[in-house]
Formats: sequence, C-alpha cells, structure tokens
Amino acid sequence: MKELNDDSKSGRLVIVAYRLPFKIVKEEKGISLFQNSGGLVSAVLSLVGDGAHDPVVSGDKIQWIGYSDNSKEELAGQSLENESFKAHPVFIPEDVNENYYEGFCNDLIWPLCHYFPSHARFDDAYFQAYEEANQLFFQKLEEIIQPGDIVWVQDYQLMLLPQMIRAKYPDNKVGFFFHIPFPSYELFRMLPVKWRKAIVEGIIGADVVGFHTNDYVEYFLKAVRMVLGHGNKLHYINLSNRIVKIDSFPISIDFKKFNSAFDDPEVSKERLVARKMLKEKIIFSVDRLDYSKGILHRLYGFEKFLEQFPEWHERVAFVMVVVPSRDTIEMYQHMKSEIDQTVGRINAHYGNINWQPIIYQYRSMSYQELVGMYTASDIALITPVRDGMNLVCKEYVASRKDCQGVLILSEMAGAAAELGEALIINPLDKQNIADSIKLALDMPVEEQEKRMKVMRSRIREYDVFAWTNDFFTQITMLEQEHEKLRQVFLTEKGINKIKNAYQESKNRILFFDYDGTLAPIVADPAKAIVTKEVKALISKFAVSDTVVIISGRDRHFLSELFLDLPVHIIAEHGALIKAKGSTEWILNEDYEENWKETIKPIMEVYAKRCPGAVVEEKETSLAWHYRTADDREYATRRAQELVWQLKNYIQPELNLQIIDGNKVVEVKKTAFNKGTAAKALVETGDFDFIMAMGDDKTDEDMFIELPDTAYTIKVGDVLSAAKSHLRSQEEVFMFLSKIMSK
Ligand code: GDG
Repeated sequence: MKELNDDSKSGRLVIVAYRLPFKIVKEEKGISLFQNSGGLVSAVLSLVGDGAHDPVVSGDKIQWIGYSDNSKEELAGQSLENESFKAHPVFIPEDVNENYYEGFCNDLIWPLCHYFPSHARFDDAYFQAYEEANQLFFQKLEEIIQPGDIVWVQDYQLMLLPQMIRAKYPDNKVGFFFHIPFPSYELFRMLPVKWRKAIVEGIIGADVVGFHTNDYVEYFLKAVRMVLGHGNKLHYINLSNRIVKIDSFPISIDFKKFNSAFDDPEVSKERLVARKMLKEKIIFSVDRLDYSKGILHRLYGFEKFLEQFPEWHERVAFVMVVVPSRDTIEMYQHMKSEIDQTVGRINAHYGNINWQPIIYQYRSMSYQELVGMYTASDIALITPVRDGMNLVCKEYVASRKDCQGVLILSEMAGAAAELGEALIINPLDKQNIADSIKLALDMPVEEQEKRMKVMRSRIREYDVFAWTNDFFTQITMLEQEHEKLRQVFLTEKGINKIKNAYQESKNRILFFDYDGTLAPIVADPAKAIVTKEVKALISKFAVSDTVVIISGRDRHFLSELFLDLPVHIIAEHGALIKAKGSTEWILNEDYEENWKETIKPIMEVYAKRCPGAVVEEKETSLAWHYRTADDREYATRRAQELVWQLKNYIQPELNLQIIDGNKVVEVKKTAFNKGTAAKALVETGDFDFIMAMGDDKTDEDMFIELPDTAYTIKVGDVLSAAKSHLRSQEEVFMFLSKIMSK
C-alpha cells in the first residue's frame, strides 16, 4: 500500500459525522467522556499515528464535529476532549432533529437505500429539516476550519455538507464516505426532483467519494449522470473546474484486535461458558433490530432446516442476539413482536424439555461476550436482505484464529463481494438457507480451514487502517492529478509564445474544429455558420500553411462551407477525408454499415418520445440531436438514459463507441476518431509547427494523439488534455489574428 508523502501531513483531520466519537455522560461534578470502540474511531486514530501506524495527517488532535443530545447549557464550560479527539458538538433543536434524523434519514433515506420503498415516507418538513441540520453542521465547521484542514464527512445524514464546504472553502480537501448501499437509479429516482438534485450535488462537492462496493459506485455514477447530466470517465467526473473521484473502498475492521482477542482470558472464559452450556453445534447471529437485517427470513430458513433435517434435532442450537434499536418506532415494535412470535412458534413446535432450538436474546453484548460467541460458534449465519457492508461477518472471520467455523453470508451484503469463500445465500430463499446450514454442519474441518484462511488473509491485508489510508491516499493523489489537469488560460505572454513559434517555423499544420471553435454554438445546428471574418482568416492561413477543418459534421455541410478554400476537410470525426484541391472524399477504412440497423430504431424511439429531438444518419455514424428539443431539461434526461441504454446494449465485438457530445449522442465505429485522423495527417509531412483547436469532447482525442510539441488549445474552461485554454469561442478570432499579425 502506498504511504502518503510528507507534504500531506500539513492539515488537521476534521471528521464530521452524525455521532461524536464518545458518549458524554453527565455526572454530579461535570461530565465524563467514554470513547466509542467502533471501527471508524480507531481507524481515524491511525491517521494521526497511534503507535502502530505512521501518521498521514498532522499529529494534532482529530477535530470531530457531531450531534450532541446534551444541551448547550449542560456542556457549557466543559472540556470536550481527550488525548486523541477534540469534539465540537452540534446542537439541533429537538423538533428539527426529529424531522431530520428520525424523519429524512431513517424514515426515508434508510428504507429507500435498503430497497424498502414501501417503508419510505416523503414529507416536505423532512427535507427542510435535513437542509437545516446540514447547515448547522456547516456552521460548526465554519467555527473551526483552517486552511489545509482535510474534512472527512461521513454518511447519509450529511449528504448536503460537502457542497456547502466546497462553495465556501474551495481549497480545503473534502472526502465523503457513504456507509449504506447506494440504490439503483430506479429507487433513487423516487426522490422528488429537487431533493435528489440537492443530494447528488451535495455529495459531489467532495474531492473523493467512497462507497463500499463497485455496484454502489456504478449506481451513484448513474444518478449523477441522470440527475445532473455529468458523465464520467472511469472513476472520474469532470466538472468544469475540478474532478471528483468516485471509488469503492470496502470498509473493514481492526483485524489484529479481533484476531488477538481469541486468546484474551475474558474472551476464552466466555467461549468456554458458551460451549459448556450448549453442548450442541452452535449457530450464531447478532444484529441490530432492523428490517434490513433479514431476521425473520433467517428464522424461516432455520425452520425449514429443522423441518427437512430431523437428524439434526437436539444436536444444534441457534443463538440469535438482536440488539435493541429504534424500538420506540411502531414499525420496529411490530417487527420485534413478529420475531418474538416466530421464535416462540418454532421453539414450541420443534423443542422439547431438553432442547430449545433457538436461544433468542434481545439485548446488547459486551465485546468479550461477542467475541466469545464468535469463537465458540460453528456457524455464523448472517443474512441481511440488504447491508452496505456488514462488519459482523468480517469480525467473525478475523476472530477465528483457530481457522474453524463456517460463515454463511447473504449475497445482499456488501461484504459478499470480498468473501466469496463463505457459503453465499439468497436471504429470502428459505431452502437456500436450510441447505447451507446443512452443508456447513457437514463441512469437514480441512475445508473450513481452507476457506477461513483465504478470507482471513484478505481481511488482514485490507483492514480498517488500510481502508482509511487508501481513502486518504486517493485524496492526495487526486490533488496531484488536479495539478496536472489545471487549466492554463492563454495570456498575452502565452499567445506571444505561440505567435513566435508560428512565425519562426516553415512547415505548419493547423487543425480547427468547427462548431464551438470556428463557429458559435447556436440552437439550430443548421444556422451555425462561420463568420466572414473568421473564414477570411482561415483562408489567409491556408495560403502558407496546411489547414485542416476537422469536425463531426457530415461532408455535405462542410463542403458547402469550405470547398472554395484550399484546406483539407475531415468529416464525421475522422471517418471521411477530402484532401486539399481534391473533390473526392475518401472513407478512412473498410467500413461496414449494417450495425446501424440495430441502433437506429433505439434512437428513433427516443426521438419520438422527446419532441424536437432528431436522429441524423450520417455516412459513418448515427447521431441523436437534442439541441432543438422543446424541453431541454427533459431532453437532457432522455439523452442520459439513451447513453446508458446504449452502453448496456452495445456489445464490445461491434467496436462501436458512444460519444456523449454537446447536445448530441452519437454512435460510431471505434477505429477512427479525430485523434487518429489528425495523427495520420501529421505523419504525412515534416511539420515544425502543429496546432489544434477545439471545444468538444471529441477534440480530446486529437489533443491526446498529437505529438508533445503540438500547441493544443481547448476553447472553454472544461478540463481537458489540451495544453492551454481560450475562455470562449469569441476569443478565437482575436487569438488567430494575433498569431498571424507581424
Ligand atoms: C452501517 C451499515 C456497514 C453489534 N451488536 C453488538 C455489537 N455490534 C457491533 C458489531 C459491528 C457493528 O456493531 C455493526 O456493524 P454492521 O456493519 O454489521 O452494521 P450497521 O450498524 O448497520 O452499520 C453497514 C457499517 O455501517 C460500516 O460502514 O458495514 O452495512 O449498515 O462492529 O460488532 N458490539 C458489541 N455488542 C453488541 O451487542 N460489543
């Protein structure tokens, strides 16, 4: 793993999370702080150097902003710091917190993200409170933030915060981590338009956004594309003035802590007690009371097992611990009573005076008890119907220093992507659960050991410290990538440099994109006509230089405009070329046309459903234009959908590429593009001055393909591979005139 360099140690680490890192207990003579032992708390401690790990941020105390349920008055004058953390409590009025935390967070976002849309409540007051609460966290941050501080925002309670920070403190690095599943777009789109826009915009205010799995990353990228229209290149979203990295960072646990707990005397004692009390094989599960954890279905699966495998009666006990959570809420109370009844029913049906199949406890356990049970049990049965990651399964594996035991794990837990050696089950499939229990009970010790070893080494390798380090490395690396991508706008000095190089050279080649570079972008593409002045300038260049007009337009349009000039014309993104002086157009390569038959109907359906959008069939490509659409916002959404559908539909063997251009979605063969066409032309002569100008995404190929010595100029401020930028199309004329002037 890459360690961070020294420069990155400059800033303090500021964590913003709903909860503070310690419980504040009010006592007669003041307060006491009880630090949480959770993964995040110890993980971030490793970032400032905890003895076992080198520091990666400044060694100052970690600043931690979080909600406090103690009142302002109670905490007035109290020191809220220990040797590691300094806490900054956020006070949220009770009614706001009710609508914010219980409402928006837990009554809407939680069920939606866990695929329970029927439990989701949409209430305007919720969103208002959510905005208000995020604002309160921001105000607290404003009180303490310093230049160089790295702010790490946690989870779904604070999705609007990254953008608030970005707007006011553009130079501070901001990370955001989402701990629960990010849902597929079909669910996410259920949120009212304004809310989902605010959420997506809020999150991409961060420099690095982390999720547990690649699926969540994909879903989020799709949401960004559909809601805001920003596409992505691999894990990067290019915004006009910065890039955001969206990646998966599967959260982990403190492997060493759980591994060594095996030998802890207290844990050993707990283990012995459990083994003595339960002489049978032990199946164990522990989770908070929540519908996402699949507790009822787990019971149904166990019931099926008892029904189908009577030979195991009296030889197995299922210890199911449910930790109280949100049980003041009616739905949770209802769920709890259903669990109670189901356990009662199964025990009554299968149990007897000597044997109770399910030992059910509704309570929380001490750490020693928990690990005692992990290490005493033969099977961990972890069956959430949806879980961002699920740490319990990782803890189970890490604590099995003896390499014994079988993990049965739901495919719906994020952790399933990493723990393929577990018995992976569908948590809603009773039969699948029953069969897996049987398989696990019969599994030979050698097989258990083999599977455990692989899983253990994976978690050992990528523990919670590696997770935090990884996240922070990405934040700093992004800074370097930013540095590389930072736009350089041409100043007088830069222009003079190009002018001198131009005038001192003898054999020059100049590439000009058409729309947005030589001609302004207008609503009706047919009316985007180059001005007389610009055209006159181009023809002047053409007297002494090789001039190439390079565009995505078809050859008819370009011929009409430029046939009277001694220039090369490249049409349809490099597919068709007409040399200077010739009237003949040459197709760039062997070209088969039949692929269009399958793509065109899809585009036509989209055009029919989007008034004003049109499909253009060019000789070598198909384009879906929506610049002329009646409702531009609706059309943009349809365009995003079209890109998404095409991406999923087009098979790699077809060698087609989808260009998400400026108000156009285009499909063409991958073999040619503006880059390959420009490069081929450059290779035909011995040019000592090469310049290329363009504004569109498709011009990036040209900027990348041309030799390093080329002057590449992006029109506009969008991040680009070009070496320099002009701010707008209006500046092109002035720039070209200067280059030419003596
Ligand atoms: C969210 C996401 C994601 C539980 N009961 C007791 C106890 N625990 C500890 C476990 C474990 C933690 O609580 C539970 O973590 P999970 O990951 O399983 O679940 P959530 O609380 O829902 O967490 C989840 C996580 O965030 C991190 O990103 O993995 O998907 O939903 O550490 O050990 N600990 C003790 N007694 C208990 O009774 N001592």
